[in-house]
Amino acid sequence: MFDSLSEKLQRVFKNIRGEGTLTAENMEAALKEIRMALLEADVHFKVVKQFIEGVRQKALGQEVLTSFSPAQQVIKIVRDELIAVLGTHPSRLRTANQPPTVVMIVGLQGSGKTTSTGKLAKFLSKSGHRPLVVSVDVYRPAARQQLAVIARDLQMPLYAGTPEETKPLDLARSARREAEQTGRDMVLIDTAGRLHIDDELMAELQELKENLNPTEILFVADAMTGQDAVKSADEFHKRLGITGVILTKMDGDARGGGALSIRHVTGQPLKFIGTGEKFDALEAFHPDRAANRILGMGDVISFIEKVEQNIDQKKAEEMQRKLIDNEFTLEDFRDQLKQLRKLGPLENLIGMMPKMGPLKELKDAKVDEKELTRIVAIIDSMTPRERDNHMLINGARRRRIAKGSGTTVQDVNNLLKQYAQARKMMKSFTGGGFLGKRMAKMKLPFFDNQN
Ligand SMILES: Nc1nc2c(ncn2[C@@H]2O[C@H](COP(=O)(O)OP(=O)(O)O)[C@@H](O)[C@H]2O)c(=O)[nH]1
Ligand SMILES: [Mg+2]
Repeated sequence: MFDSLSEKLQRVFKNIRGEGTLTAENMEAALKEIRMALLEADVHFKVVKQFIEGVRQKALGQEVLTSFSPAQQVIKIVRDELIAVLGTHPSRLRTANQPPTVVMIVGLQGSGKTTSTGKLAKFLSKSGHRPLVVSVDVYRPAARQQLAVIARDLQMPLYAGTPEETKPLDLARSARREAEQTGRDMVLIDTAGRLHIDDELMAELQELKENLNPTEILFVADAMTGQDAVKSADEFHKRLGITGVILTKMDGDARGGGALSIRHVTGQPLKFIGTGEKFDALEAFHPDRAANRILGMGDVISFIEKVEQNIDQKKAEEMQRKLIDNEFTLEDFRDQLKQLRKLGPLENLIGMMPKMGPLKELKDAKVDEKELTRIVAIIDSMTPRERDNHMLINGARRRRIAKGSGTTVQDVNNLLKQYAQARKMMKSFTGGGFLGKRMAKMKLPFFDNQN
């Protein structure tokens, strides 16, 4: 799933990682490569156009988090844009106010309708529903037999019909009645498919829709057919009106163009994906998970997510300004340490960070959590005025602070020395301002760098 697209995008990011800063030029070069990757993945050209425009605007605009390196910024923007294209929220199956909920499963022949009907019944019964399935493919007895076998294997109730019921609508109506009588809350209707869209099929589906008032009409499309799947979804939607898409055979589709285009082109959400021939191979579609899968950089992504959750953007910007203006006080220093700790054990955090640029030095860095606690305790024992101006801290005060924090004068001296050093370094450091850069430059005492 998404493998080839994922590979290509990762190559783009790798190139950006080599760049120190993000300029208009290297951004344009990256955009060109991302565009190529999407087109090669068979993504609809309109979607590609909008995608690239979205990334460009965000990259050049204000929405850049200072907490990230250039490569991380681009990855974040691309991820946000992917989620926007795939659908911001996962789309759940709707249910009728008055059960049973009628779900029509439609699509071309061979797309996976019958298999998906069985999978969906199983999926729904696992989440507490009591579905009944019925096949209304009156032209091919084998097709109805296929659903009967699936239902038997899955132990799902099936409405089999009577010899008199030769019309799709008759079968569907009886199935609904049976559901009402047996306390089934959903009826899944597996409809007939054709090799191509024709008027006869559309008329039949239209008749079912008008008489059954289905809550969902799910269009089943074969992901491996790429843009053809998108085209037929679009046509079904224009002629019948669909409410969502099930994209099957995602396990065999390395490109992902269908998944990335279908929502944008049809305006209808991708609700489920089929990921194999087995009956448990159906997943509710989650745009964010799919985006992460496409980007394929679990570690970088979870780092970005953690930072997004925990770092207050305004505060980070203020901190950066202070650093540049050399107003970074011991109080700020302590705040930064506390912010860092909110992200979890520092060692995990460092493990998640890409080892590049200034962070190269952090390779194999060991974090001394005790040391960190000690530093915070020392700063806590200072008066606010002292935190504001470390020059006020004389020998007597150093002894008091050591006593107050349960440390030694030596510890206090070390901290003050390191802080003064860090400030000096800060002075020579302008531009860029993300956390890691700061940490590397500051040579914080708890990074016992072994290299
Ligand atoms: N690998 C894979 N095969 C699938 C998937 N969904 C359906 N199929 C296969 O696609 C073929 C056609 O499926 P079927 O349900 O009969 O299609 P229908 O004509 O639309 O009812 C069958 O061989 C299924 O096993 C899927 O998600 N992954
Ligand atoms: Mg079928």
